Amino acid sequence: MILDCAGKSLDLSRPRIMGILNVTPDSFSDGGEFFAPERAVEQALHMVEAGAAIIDVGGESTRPGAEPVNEADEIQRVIPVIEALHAALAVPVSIDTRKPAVMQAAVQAGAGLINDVNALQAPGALATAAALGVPVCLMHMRGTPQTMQEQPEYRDVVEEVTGFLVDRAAACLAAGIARDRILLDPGFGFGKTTLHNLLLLQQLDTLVARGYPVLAGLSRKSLIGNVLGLPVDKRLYPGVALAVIAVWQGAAVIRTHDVAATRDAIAMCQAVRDAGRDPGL
Ligand code: 7PJ
Repeated sequence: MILDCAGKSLDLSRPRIMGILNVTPDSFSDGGEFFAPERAVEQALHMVEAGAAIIDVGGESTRPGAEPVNEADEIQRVIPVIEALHAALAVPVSIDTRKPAVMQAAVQAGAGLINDVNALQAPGALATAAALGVPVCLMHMRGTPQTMQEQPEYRDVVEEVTGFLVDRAAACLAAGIARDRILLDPGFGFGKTTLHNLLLLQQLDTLVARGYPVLAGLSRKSLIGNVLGLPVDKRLYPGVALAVIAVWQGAAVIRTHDVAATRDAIAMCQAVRDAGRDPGL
């Protein structure tokens, strides 16, 4: 299965890596580092060399408690970077945003995938994404980044997250977005306790079974800190372990800061998964 990302392709016939490029001054793990377009391009080129198949650009931090950014500021942050990346990279660029105006400007600047932590629920987002014609990643979040870690409760977290995502996919289909242009993401860390996150990963195959490619973002997240008591800069090995668990269960895309380490780990995982099925091995 190959996704057409505005002319650049993302081949999902094996698990792929989405490299994270934050252009925010306040992101929790790499805030402020890649703010200038030249630095952003340099970092993105490193990630592509290390094995990233798509680069995700975000201009609004969605870490717990983060303040919202206004539309004009977000556009000003991300557009120069997307233009530079689109020109410099063979791989597609995705835009991590909740705002229709940012989606529009980003796709005009060359972005080939919309990654929305709000699953296109903002007024106008669904119609905008459908009109832009690029693939979309729909993520589950309970509440907003300001409120999401205030005692999230679920009756059955796997069932509720899966149900929400399948409903949002149906809304996309009704709006005219093709079925093969939709990815789903359970949204690790977005309005979930540590137990909720662990259960969602333990049972990720339930979401995979719905037939859409699944994206998982676990890199450096607080669930690692909560289980192991490690600070953000010590979460590489456990983050790679979580990526392997996600791929083992059928995840199609791993969103990570740590591309090189994740690439070999998930390739090995996939080799075991495919053994005896792939005529090449
Ligand atoms: C995710 C995301 C994620 C998708 C962020 C961080 C927080 N988009 N944007 N999935 N997380 N699709 O990078 O830790 O998990 S921002």
